[in-house]
Amino acid sequence: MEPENKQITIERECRLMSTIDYKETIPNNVNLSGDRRLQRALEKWQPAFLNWWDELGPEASANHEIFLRTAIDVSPKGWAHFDMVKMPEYRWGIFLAAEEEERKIGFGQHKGENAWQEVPGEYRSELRRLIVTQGDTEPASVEQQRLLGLTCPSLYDLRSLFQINVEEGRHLWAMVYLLHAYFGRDGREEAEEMLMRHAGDEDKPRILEAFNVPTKDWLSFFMFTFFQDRDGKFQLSSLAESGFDPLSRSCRFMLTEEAHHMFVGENGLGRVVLRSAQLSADNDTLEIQKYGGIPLPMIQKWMNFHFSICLDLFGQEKSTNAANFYTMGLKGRYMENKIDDDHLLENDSFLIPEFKNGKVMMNEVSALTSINERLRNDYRDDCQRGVDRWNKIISEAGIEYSLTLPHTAFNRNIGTFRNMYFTPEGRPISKEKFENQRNTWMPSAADREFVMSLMVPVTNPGEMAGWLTAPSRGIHGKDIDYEYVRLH
Ligand code: BYC
Repeated sequence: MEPENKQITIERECRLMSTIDYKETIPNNVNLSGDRRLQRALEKWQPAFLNWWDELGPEASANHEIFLRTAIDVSPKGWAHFDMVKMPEYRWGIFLAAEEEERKIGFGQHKGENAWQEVPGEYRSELRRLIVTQGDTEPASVEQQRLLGLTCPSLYDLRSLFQINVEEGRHLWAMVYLLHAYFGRDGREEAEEMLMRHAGDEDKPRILEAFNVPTKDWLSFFMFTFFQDRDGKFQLSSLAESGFDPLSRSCRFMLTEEAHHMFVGENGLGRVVLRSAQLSADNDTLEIQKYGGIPLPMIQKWMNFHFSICLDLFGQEKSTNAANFYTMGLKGRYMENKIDDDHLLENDSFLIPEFKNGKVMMNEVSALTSINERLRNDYRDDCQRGVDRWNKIISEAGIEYSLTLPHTAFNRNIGTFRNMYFTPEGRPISKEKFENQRNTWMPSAADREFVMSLMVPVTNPGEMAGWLTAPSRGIHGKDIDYEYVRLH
């Protein structure tokens, strides 16, 4: 479709469905044109964002036409428009979920008060810090994944990667809007900094550690989208509970996009696991490298690494920051309003793991200071559901092997278990033993080299790399052999 016609189609669909204005330079549903100063400031940030995308976004991708979905509505049903789009022409914009009338704060010392439409002065720095930390992860993930497009296992997968990348870009826009609209000059400075820090940069790294690790191969990409994007789900859900309504509304809409990212991870890993299990069954061995598959024990190593670095993303087990965020009404718990308690937590307790008398034991502490740990537990349970599904795939293929999430103490860099050494089962060991065994538990250089050797681009419509199976269905009603990306 010609760009002009495409624009008309989007505009027509928008008129029918929503309040997002696509005629604006920055599409939005926040009446940006009603605030000229803000509009000008964001229009100044826009070219910096596009430059960043050009430099550190998906490599050599500017001319590809990609079957992308674009948000055109913020209601849960029918919010997306699908079309062939070049990524630099993607309409990044500012979309907040619809305002809930008379929304009340659901927890902390302001419980029951009206949600704030402006930033409460006394919580300004805490709120800014949360928004900056959240915002920083979005461009980080794009930077981490920038070379993956060169080695896609299929056009279907390439399209998923690019879809995720453009949406992470939009999630950055969501946080940058909040900074510009509600935090004045320091908000604008923070927005600039978002494009200055870079994943893995020694001098100016991204804020959270897991966002500085390169994602070089597609097994890592699927792990990332399963484990790391799932941290996004839990953090965004907690921020969606916020008493600061614009943050809550931003996160609620981001979550609808995030769901697809986790689907890519879960489904992608399911396809890798299925191929590995099939090859193991056909050849009666787990050693399937020579048949072009990734051995299940190698997948386990990738899992040990990704899960453990993602556990760190939840912060310390005991955190006064987290307790303050909760009491102030800035960041709640996962599904706060479904939890049956007083939502103040001043007299409640929670069990957290601690290392005592040579072993990991559960210790009862204040529920307020253990908010991070509670979220980490919710996250772990959610991850386990995916692992159970992959184990079902393995057992249905007749293979006796199961994947397991490593113990919470394994390979940790934040919190109680930092600078301590444990096996994946949670047995304490010396640093020396850990280092000796590291390569049997997590990807070794040779493992990474082997997986990289499988990363040969497959770009004919419908064809798949040999190390994973085809997905069971295509995207938005299209067949699997649809040309999801027209490479140019
Ligand atoms: N790395 O009191 P604590 C996503 C620091 S992913 C480095 O436990 P707190 C996405 C911490 O800053 C979701 N440093 O911290 C996924 C603190 O420093 P100070 C992202 C860390 O504040 C895929 C100190 O250690 N969103 O959306 O309770 C693709 C003490 O720690 C780390 C959010 O994270 C770390 N991992 O908890 C794209 C939500 N952890 O005060 C996108 C917003 C802790 O000593 N962030 N530290 O200088 C938060 O809610 C909190 O900042 C955290 C940390 C939960 C991350």
